[in-house]
Amino acid sequence: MELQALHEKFQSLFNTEGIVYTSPGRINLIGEHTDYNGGFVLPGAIDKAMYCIIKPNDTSDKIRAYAMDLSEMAEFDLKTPPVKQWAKYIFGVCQEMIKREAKLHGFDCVFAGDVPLGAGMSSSAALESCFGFAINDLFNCGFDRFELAKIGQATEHNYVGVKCGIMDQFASCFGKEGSLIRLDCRTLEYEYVPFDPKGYRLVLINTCVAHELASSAYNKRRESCENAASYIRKYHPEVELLRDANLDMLKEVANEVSAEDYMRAEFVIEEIQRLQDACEALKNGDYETVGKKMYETHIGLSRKYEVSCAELDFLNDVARQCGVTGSRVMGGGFGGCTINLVKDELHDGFIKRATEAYEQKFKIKPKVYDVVIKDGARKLV
Ligand code: GAF
Repeated sequence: MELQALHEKFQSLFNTEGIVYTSPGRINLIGEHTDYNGGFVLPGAIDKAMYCIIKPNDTSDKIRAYAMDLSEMAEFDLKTPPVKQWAKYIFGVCQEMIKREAKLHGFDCVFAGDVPLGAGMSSSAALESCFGFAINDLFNCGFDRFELAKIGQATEHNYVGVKCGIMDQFASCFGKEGSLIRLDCRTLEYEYVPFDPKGYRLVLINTCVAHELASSAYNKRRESCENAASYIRKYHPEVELLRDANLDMLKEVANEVSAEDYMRAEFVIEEIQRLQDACEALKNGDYETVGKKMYETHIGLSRKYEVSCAELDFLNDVARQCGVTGSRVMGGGFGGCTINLVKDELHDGFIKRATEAYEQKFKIKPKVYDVVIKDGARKLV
């Protein structure tokens, strides 16, 4: 990311210097759609991030924000929701802070990033965390990283309309170079898991498709899970979320829950267990088992949770044919990336074959990113 250009733009628009903050996108090794079910996830922040340069202006509530990647300016105040979609993220973060009694004033900012949009690498959480971190620092609001992650999540819920879990914002705020984060999404207890799989590489292949209605389909998945949990709760009052349930409990309500909700819940319960198994395998350096679990996750996401698509399934098949250790759709689904655990010696051949075959079949050039695990949100000096 070229920070000089960001500085120059800020200077030319506002005739002054600002402070730079950054917050990254994320990968998730395993544990998908488990966060809003109170389960576990295993994400890591990556070397693709959002950057903003920002400075208070001398107004009580006027915001001037310039999105460099879109060459668009939005001017709004702290009371009136902006029209531009991207500006709603900034407005939402401010509102969520004000709700929590922060005293904010007007500011000017320019932002840009290199987290691919709609690729399942959580560009929106990177944006929320970047602004959350910057505004918190600028106006001495005193929020800690936990609260900043929750502010980002609440922005999605209340100003974007996606009822997401906490994984993306947490990874963005808590990322640590070289480590994944094993996060209990109910208690927000977390543990850094050093990740340096000798002899293997982690690589993302971006299908470069983002099937529409992803946010409404996402919210629908969440509803299905809550629905299934509410049936189980009738017989097992201790079950608040699917994280508290097991497959036997689910079977007990098989005749009451719709077939669709049943499948969704089954996936989630199995996925939470898969994550535990994968963590155990990681501890022992057993990447073959980790990879096996990743393939199982893909099958579940594709057949039971139904958030995959032809493009992702195709890349998953090619990975299997090439002998890749593990491969699956990553993030919310409906397009975006597959995450692949590949032996060093297979890496180049796999990438060549996958990109050529994908392009031939879908007439789209996929993008490839070797994953580098980096630090979370911070001020740049
Ligand atoms: C999206 C959401 F934002 C996360 O909270 C999570 O649910 C993920 O999809 C699926 O695991 O990235």
